[in-house]
Amino acid sequence: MAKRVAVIGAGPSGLAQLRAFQSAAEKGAEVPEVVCFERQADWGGIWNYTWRTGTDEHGEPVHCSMYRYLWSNGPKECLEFADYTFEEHFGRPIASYPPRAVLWDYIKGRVEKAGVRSQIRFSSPVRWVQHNEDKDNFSVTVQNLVEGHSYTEEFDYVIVASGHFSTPNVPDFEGLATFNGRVMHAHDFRDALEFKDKDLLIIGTSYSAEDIGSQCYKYGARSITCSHRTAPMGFHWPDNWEEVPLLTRVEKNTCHFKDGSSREIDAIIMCTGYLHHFPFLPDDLRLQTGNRLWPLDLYKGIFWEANPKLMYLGMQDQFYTFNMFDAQAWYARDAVLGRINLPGLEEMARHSQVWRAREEKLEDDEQMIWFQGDYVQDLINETDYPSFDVEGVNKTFMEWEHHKHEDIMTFRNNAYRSLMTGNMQPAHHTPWLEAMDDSMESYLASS
Ligand code: FAD
Ligand code: NA7
Repeated sequence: MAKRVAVIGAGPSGLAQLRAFQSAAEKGAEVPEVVCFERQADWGGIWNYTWRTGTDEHGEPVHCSMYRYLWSNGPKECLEFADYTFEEHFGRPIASYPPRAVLWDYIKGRVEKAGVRSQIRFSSPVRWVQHNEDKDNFSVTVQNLVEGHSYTEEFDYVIVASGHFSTPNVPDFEGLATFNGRVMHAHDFRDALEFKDKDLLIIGTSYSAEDIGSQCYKYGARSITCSHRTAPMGFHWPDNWEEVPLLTRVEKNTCHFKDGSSREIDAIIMCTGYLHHFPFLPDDLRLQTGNRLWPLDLYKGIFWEANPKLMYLGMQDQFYTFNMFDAQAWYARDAVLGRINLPGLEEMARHSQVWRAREEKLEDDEQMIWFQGDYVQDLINETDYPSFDVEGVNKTFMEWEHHKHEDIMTFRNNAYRSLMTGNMQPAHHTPWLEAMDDSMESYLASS
């Protein structure tokens, strides 16, 4: 019987896996049957926006952490697919920091061209995965949310591509129960206009804090106070923006901070990150990690060392995104096809420890970017994923960092050269701070 592969999730990582197998089939390889299970009714993962928060129409946790007016937080030139360029999709070069709808369209374009949608079972959350010792395969239990029944099928390989920026990490702070305004996590943030004319407290200092704060500034928040646990972000913020130490206590609308200062606050948004959450995996198959560049127990950042027929995609903290997921998916595919032989458990663990030791010495974003670039290069060296200029991508990331530190409110006005086509991309027609319409039509309009 033909081998069977289950892919869990049809976000950018899971779709990369479908495309990887399809590209091998296109070149004449015999490929296994691939079935992708997706909890949502459509593909694109986090990029598939919904207004819903909390639970969806089936009572499932809403996956989407995206919000209106979200524009790419890094240059699109750094995430471009090597086998499907933005220019191929849009027919011409376009500006470098597209809004969500444009990136969603791009993600969909490649897989529509590949014709893989029929391999996806939508509205089908995976409820449980179990390894069968006797057959050395997996039983995958799935619920069909539309027809309302559950079933179990057997697979030879399971590839977990369920994302890790969807289950919020929500700390508690003394007195929050007395707060007289909205308290929410970034996962539930949808529309910055809700905070127009408000005094806003943001907790956290990473991408969500920086971007949600910037959105709220752009759409008219009265003031933004950003509270850090470890260190302030240190960008050149606008005048109504202040960075303060960690929140210690809340008394009605008064928020107290570690340095003894306090502020009157209307709303609190916790930008405190996400949990790697796999309720469908038993302990012996479940990755347990924080958000970092080199989670342990994954050989090459992909293979569950204790049972490498189980694979994970996209579980790292991410500078690189779409083309890193591709690099992983092509590598995972080649292991399934027998083109790449995996070493034994001890060698896999030793290999992971070498990368982990290097990861632990990284001191700043620039070093982290070069580290992740080396990882991507390491993977693409061994497959037929179209080779691309990883060093050039790293250098574009350096320019991006530089532009952010120059001015956090204007960095998205810059344009970069595509590393895939070599063409310089145009500047956007409107500075980001003035561009209130995040639709694809507006973004693609030439003036
Ligand atoms: P996801 O996109 O999360 O997709 C996972 C899929 O798995 C989902 O469709 C989900 O429904 C499905 N799933 C989950 N559990 C199950 C289950 N049990 N059964 C079946 N299906 C399941 N990256 C960038 O490059 N640029 C950006 O500007 C950017 N902005 C971001 C902004 C936000 C707010 C967030 C949260 C992330 C952002 N990212 C950005 C990073 C983003 O994580 C990646 O771009 C990408 O979406 C990760 O793809 P993924 O497929 O690994 O995960
Ligand atoms: P990240 O990048 O995982 O960052 C989490 C942030 O939350 C980080 O600044 C943490 O501070 C902070 N944090 C976590 N727990 C706490 C507590 N208990 N108190 C205070 N601060 C805390 O998540 P993001 O949501 O910003 O980004 C995730 C993805 O979304 C990213 O890929 C983007 O593309 C969009 P620390 O530095 O650890 O002190």
